[in-house]
Amino acid sequence: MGLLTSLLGHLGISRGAPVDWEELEAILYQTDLGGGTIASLMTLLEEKKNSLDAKTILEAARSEIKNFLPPLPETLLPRSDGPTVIFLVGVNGTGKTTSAAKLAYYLKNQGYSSLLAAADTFRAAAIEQLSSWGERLDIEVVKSTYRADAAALCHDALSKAQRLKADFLICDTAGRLHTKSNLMEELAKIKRTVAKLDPSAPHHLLLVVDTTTGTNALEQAKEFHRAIGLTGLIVTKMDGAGRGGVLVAIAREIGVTPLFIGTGEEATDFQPFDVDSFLRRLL
Ligand SMILES: Nc1nc2c(ncn2[C@@H]2O[C@H](COP(=O)(O)OP(=O)(O)O)[C@@H](O)[C@H]2O)c(=O)[nH]1
Ligand SMILES: [Mg+2]
Repeated sequence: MGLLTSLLGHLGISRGAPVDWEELEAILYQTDLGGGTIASLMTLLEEKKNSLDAKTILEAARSEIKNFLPPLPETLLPRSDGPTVIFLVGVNGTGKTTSAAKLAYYLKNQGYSSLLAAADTFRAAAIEQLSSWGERLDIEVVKSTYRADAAALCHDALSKAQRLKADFLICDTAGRLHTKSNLMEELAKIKRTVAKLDPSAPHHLLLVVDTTTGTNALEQAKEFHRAIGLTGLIVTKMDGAGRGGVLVAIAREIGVTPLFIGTGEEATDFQPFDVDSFLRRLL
């Protein structure tokens, strides 16, 4: 049962009790949907106050959310004129390195070749972590040394991907706090550097969002979007307690939607985002 369904049950709305609007609003907040969505949802529900039951609330919430999330994920397709370059960005620990490996593996299973770039040079362990994924999944990892210049590494990796005619280049970048402008500037630099080899690159800038961080992810999304312009999200740890309601807030505020979700620690725990299964879980 979805969170909202069970909470509405507690509220007694399903049994035809009078609606306690404040309590209803508090319940909606527990889904991490965000103030904007909740406010328009409340307006919508108040219009229907004479026939309000749990089913009406759920349906209104679903259609409201669907207005902001596309019914089908935008798929990642290879281009005919060179590797498709994907950057994975985000704060520490959200699942960037794991998702880079999972994404390469997903694309491999679709019949596409990828190179992985270990561009998190801030942590020696991150280079090791991606290399070991690469070995396990039989996907080549382009790496440099600890503290090497990440922009130069991505440039070399793209040059190699072009030479090998790889379909995709996936760059795992260092975790950075969205509030640190020098680190955000480094990302912009990596972006400019790969554009020297291919002016259309990077083609996808995906923010890796950990659903267990709740609504803070909205602030992260705004700052990363401002700094480098995001094109999509990868939402991780959907196997955990986080509901992912913040995705709706992100879609509403900056127009960026999820492409994939992570549902565990294995390479196969990764699927294209599906709005209907997301809604079933959320609500
Ligand atoms: N349960 C679960 N754990 C995940 C998922 N994605 C990543 N992790 C774990 O989260 C931790 C941090 O992941 P990592 O890729 O190193 O994060 P990074 O710092 O952003 O590169 C690791 O222990 C991963 O195994 C997921 O979808 N579900
Ligand atoms: Mg990492």
